[in-house]
Amino acid sequence: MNFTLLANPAPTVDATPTSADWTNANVTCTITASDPSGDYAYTNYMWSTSTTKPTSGWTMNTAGTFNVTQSTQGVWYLHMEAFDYGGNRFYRMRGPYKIDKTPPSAVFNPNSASWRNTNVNVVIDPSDTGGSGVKQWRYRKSTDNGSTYGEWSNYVTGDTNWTVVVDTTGLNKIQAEIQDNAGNIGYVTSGTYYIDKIAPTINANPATLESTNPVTVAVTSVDTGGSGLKQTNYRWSTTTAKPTSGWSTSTAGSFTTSLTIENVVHYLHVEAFDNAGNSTYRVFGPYIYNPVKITSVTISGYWNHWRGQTDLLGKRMTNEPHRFLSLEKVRIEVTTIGSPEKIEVRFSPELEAMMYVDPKGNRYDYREMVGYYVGFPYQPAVNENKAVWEYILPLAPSTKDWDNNVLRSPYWMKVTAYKGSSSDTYMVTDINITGNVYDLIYIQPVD
Ligand SMILES: [Ca+2]
Ligand SMILES: [Ca+2]
Ligand SMILES: [Ca+2]
Ligand SMILES: [Ca+2]
Repeated sequence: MNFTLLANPAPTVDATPTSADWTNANVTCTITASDPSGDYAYTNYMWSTSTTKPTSGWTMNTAGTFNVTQSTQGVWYLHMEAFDYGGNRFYRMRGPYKIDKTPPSAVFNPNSASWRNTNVNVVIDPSDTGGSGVKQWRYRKSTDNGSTYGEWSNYVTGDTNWTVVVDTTGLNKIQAEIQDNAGNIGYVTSGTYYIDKIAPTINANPATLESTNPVTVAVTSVDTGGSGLKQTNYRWSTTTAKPTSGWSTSTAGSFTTSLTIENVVHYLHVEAFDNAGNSTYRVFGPYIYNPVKITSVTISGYWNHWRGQTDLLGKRMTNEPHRFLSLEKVRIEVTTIGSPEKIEVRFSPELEAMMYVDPKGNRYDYREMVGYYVGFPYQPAVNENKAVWEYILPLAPSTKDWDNNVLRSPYWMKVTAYKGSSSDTYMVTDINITGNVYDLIYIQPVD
């Protein structure tokens, strides 16, 4: 008889799936073992991050089919070795199985910014741990400190930096959404970028004023845009040119400032600053504090001979309301504000002279012609900001002859109103004299 020595074949073993690309889930493999000769005994298996066959740490399972699960992040290899009862063995390794359970992230550079009025360029740098790497990412912006966001940007591919310009007035934030290659999604939100591009507004009340009392102006500065009012600088000056120094500072939004200098036109310069570097400059006025002021002076003659009319000789007269005859009575009316304590009237010396000597040496005394002397400076009575005085002009050299030839410079009248240490002056500088009232009486035909 011949005996055939039948070899006992070795078992076999394998895993399904044989590998797994990056995933953020647990990996479960079904291990199936068998033996062609029917004497399968058991399988040793072991997860390892190395492709080298382990020398220890195996797990034994006697089932022909069983599941093994890996839940830990890493790149894994599944080592399997099947045994039969004949002592035969079969080793196989499958893998890699790639597990990444860590969401990606990003950093913002800079991560925040204090109040400013300029744009902020923020570099967003995505990153990933866990092995799979950044697949893509996008961002969106908020101007209300993260309460609401705008639309997401397009995706940036891979682990690529991107610069985002933050340019809007408000409390800006950036949020990034980063995806890795294992399906993890990370969200990162920046700190706050404080941007205020809106300059403060300034108002002054009153914006202009002429007053007999010291002028008090209420200034109000208001800031919008978030950074808030830092300070308001202000200064009175006599011109509209912006002063370069000498400013006062108020940190209150509203304050008052007063002009107490008398009789000089002033302007109020105001410049307001917010905490982001914005500023607004305005100039208000004119303002003037006139404790007393002459608002009008009139001097009119009773003869009113030069009023543009045609005289009885058919001659067209010029219209000169301040041209008078010597010995003509004139009416002077002064109107003021501020209730002056005293008003003084002066004339050119020729019109104040109480004695006139003509070219022939004849002397004419004012009192002999008019009945009294007038002393200068003359102080008419003031009643409720009004003074009226009638004055008979003395004999004086003519400044114009009857043919309108100029003989000498016009005479003047000066009116001054006084109140305390303050005063105001008004000049009439075009007073002309031609002849006297008797000339007209003699030359005018009487029919
Ligand atoms: Ca076998
Ligand atoms: Ca990851
Ligand atoms: Ca990166
Ligand atoms: Ca502002």
